[in-house]
Amino acid sequence: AAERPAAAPDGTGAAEILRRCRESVRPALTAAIGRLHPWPGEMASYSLGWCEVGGAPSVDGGGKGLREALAVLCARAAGARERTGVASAVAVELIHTFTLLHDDIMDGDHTRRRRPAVWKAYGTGPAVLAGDALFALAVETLADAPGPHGPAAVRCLSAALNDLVRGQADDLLFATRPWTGPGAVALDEYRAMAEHKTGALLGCAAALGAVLGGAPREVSDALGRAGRHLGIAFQAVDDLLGIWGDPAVTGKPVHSDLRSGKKTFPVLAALGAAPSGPRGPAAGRLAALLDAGPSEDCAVRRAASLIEEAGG
Ligand code: GRG
Repeated sequence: AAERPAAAPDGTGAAEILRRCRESVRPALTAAIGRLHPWPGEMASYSLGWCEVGGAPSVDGGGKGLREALAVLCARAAGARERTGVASAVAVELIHTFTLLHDDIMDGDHTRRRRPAVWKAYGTGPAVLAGDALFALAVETLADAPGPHGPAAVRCLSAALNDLVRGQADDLLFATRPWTGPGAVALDEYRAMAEHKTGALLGCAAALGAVLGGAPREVSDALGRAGRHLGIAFQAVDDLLGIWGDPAVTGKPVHSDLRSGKKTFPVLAALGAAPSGPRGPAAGRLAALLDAGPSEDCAVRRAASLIEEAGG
């Protein structure tokens, strides 16, 4: 795989921009987490890569900070004050962390951000509670934000939360559906699921600063739409990485999403799952392999090469 480009020397590279946005949000995020009960607070810090189990300091890890950066940068673009962008970023990052905690429990995923998932490190009940605490804290952050637009921002966030639930429900239900034939998941259903599950929070991140800062409706709507589209693309790439990503980067074994039989974008594309889409010979062979047992090593290896052949 090609190496990632280094940050541009003038500080405009993506990694540098993400780092600076993260740095600008960190004090407010730390203060917010500090308001939690110490136990869920520790689990939140662990999830964010700030500490190891037991609260001991860790080498700073955590996620990429994409949603934080989107919130800060879009708020700035909408003419909002810096602190408005920061408050939006804190709320969105708290929600993102909450969804990851709960998602790992629902999916039974053992690792997150190259470390044991919170439920593996602390137990399922505590991880559910930490997620709930983060959810409540996000709402409080927006409700307490200075200025008259807190209620509109809370509404913007709750619309995104409803969409997240919708996307997650569809994704969970995909697991109960057949790989091929009547009832198989179509690509347009996948797209809608991704828009809700992943695009809703990215759209919210992009729009929230504009809403909280009182920008015109058409500005926040346009930012929200762009964020949702970004989310669909982001989910498709995440799905590709879930099969072919470098385990050192993803923290998951190679082909892991195939191994666990997830109906992700590359699999559905290779199966020709669009309602009237083509069903080439590679797709037929892939379907047979997947029906034969997606958890079998040899099937997984051959299925992966078939998806590549099929241009997935
Ligand atoms: C909102 C009430 C309510 C419930 C949530 C659990 C759930 C229902 C939804 C799942 C949402 C979810 C986890 C979607 C996946 C989005 C995704 C691709 C996350 C990974 O994002 P990255 O790669 O993560 O940006 P990092 O680790 O970099 O922060």
